[in-house]
Amino acid sequence: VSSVEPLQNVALNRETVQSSVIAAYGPSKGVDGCRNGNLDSGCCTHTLEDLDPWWRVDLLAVYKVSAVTIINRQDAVIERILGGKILIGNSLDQNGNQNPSCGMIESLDGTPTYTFQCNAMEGRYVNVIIPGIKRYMTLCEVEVFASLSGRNQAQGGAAISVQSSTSGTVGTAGKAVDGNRDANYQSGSCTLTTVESDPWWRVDLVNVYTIGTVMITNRQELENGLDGAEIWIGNSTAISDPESIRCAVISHIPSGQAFYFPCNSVKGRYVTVFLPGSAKVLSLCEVEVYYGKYLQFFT
Ligand SMILES: [Ca+2]
Ligand SMILES: [Ca+2]
Repeated sequence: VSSVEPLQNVALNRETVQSSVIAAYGPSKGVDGCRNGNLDSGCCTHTLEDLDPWWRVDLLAVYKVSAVTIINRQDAVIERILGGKILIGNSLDQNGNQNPSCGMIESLDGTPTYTFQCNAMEGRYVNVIIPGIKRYMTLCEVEVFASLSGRNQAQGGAAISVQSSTSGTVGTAGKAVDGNRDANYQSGSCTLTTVESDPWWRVDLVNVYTIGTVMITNRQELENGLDGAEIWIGNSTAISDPESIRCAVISHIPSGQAFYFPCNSVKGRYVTVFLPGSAKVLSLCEVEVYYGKYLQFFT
């Protein structure tokens, strides 16, 4: 059984920067999840009157971008957005403003929302720039709908997950591969072990894959819960097997966030998350395993 996953807004809460900032209208307002188009709502960015005003979001990994939506301000001066271009690419030359264009706002069509189809354009950075003119730029939200290349091998199909113990009935091992990154434990999509020494979680991918990346989503309520956890890949269920490879030690994943760990094309069938130490609890909201070399990382 296969299904089409809905594309996520991969820009949400990512790092942003813009050419200049007026007062509290910083670049992060463009990815704060608030689409309110009134400047007074505190949901919009605002530059100074710059030549070529621009804004950028860093998606942290290379995505195939299907569409970008811009929410323009609605309370006044809506025409300032005219000429705004959306750029997508991997270069930071001239602040990313040389990357290929996906589209331009050429006319005001009476709605606050402008959506551009980007036909799987690839890039880590998405810029919005109004080139060739001195102007204030305001963006109330920028949404980037995109997918990583390569299928998540840990979800669906024959993959089987197990963990060292389970606390209660909700936090079963399969919750880390249910396709849901919801980081609130109460939502019922995170694993949970009992308090024990050296808890672990493991997925059996059934076949051997060349693994490019593992993505892990941390619990909202456990800020330091994954500090020191290790990601292992191998062809044996035992991480002590001499051929098992430790692809990463997690220093810290902020609560509720999803972080990527490059695994340098290690081949393996089993992916294990191991949390060394006594009196530990391992709780994972999602573990995704991507293969291939397409996905690039810049850490
Ligand atoms: Ca916003
Ligand atoms: Ca989950």
